[in-house]
Amino acid sequence: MTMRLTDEQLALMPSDDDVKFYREHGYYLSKKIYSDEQIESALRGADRFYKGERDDLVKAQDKFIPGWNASQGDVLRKNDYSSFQNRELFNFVRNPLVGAIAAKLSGSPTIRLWHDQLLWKPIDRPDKKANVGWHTDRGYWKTCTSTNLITAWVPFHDCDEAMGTITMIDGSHKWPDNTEKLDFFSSDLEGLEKNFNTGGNPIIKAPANLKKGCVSFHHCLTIHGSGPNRSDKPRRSIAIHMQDETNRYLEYRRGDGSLAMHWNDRLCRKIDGRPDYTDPNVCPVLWE
Ligand SMILES: O=C(O)CCC(=O)C(=O)O
Repeated sequence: MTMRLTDEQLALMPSDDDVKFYREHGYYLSKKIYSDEQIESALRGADRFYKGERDDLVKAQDKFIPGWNASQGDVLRKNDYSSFQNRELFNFVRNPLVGAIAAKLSGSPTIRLWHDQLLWKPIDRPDKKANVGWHTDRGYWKTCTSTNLITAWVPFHDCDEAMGTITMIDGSHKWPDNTEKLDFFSSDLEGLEKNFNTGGNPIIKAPANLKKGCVSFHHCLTIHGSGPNRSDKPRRSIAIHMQDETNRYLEYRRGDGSLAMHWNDRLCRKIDGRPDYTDPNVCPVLWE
């Protein structure tokens, strides 16, 4: 199947210089690729999702997907696979233009969904930090053969440093291994920074200041995280994690001998007993 973009969409693609920038720095900030209507629709969908409404859209092997629920209160909300259970987010995530941009940046002819992650960062409270700790996505994706996965992070409004926007460590995708000692769930950004394996490179922080509809893309080895939301509104966004063409399941054992597991290992169909990361139901092609 060959997918095509309209002339209007083609004008929103990264230039060759943008691709060069992504490969050198490990991130890229797009033009306005989501319309205001698309963002409004995602917000409506997310509101319904948080109220507990569910649409039965994707029939996966295992229906139980853990994530934030109201009993956890006003903390950082993270809900993986929200688009499996919400029509508006389903349409928002399965966006061929996002896939086409990911394909051009990563140099992959095909892009498949890995999974989505709906996020809500509450207004900062000194007693309850809601930072996203420095981490690499690859640190959570040990069962992948590829080190060329890519993420699109889409805020549902203008988003800047005051709101605790996503922040990249410039060029860190080229540093020595940073997949072990970092932690999405730690609010201690300063403490985690001490664990960076810089290989002698300077630590340069690049906050993604984005207008509504613009998207931040990052490489799966790029260290990223985000600080406190000092605005008067929650910071709302969704991450669209994507696989390049080559990615397949890898049986990976940690230092202690335990088998690494990703939720996709439960959701995807099995071939010869191994999770199939090309399962079109769970990991549909976004761009080809
Ligand atoms: O929401 C954030 O600040 C970070 C999100 C993230 O880790 C990601 O998109 O991979």
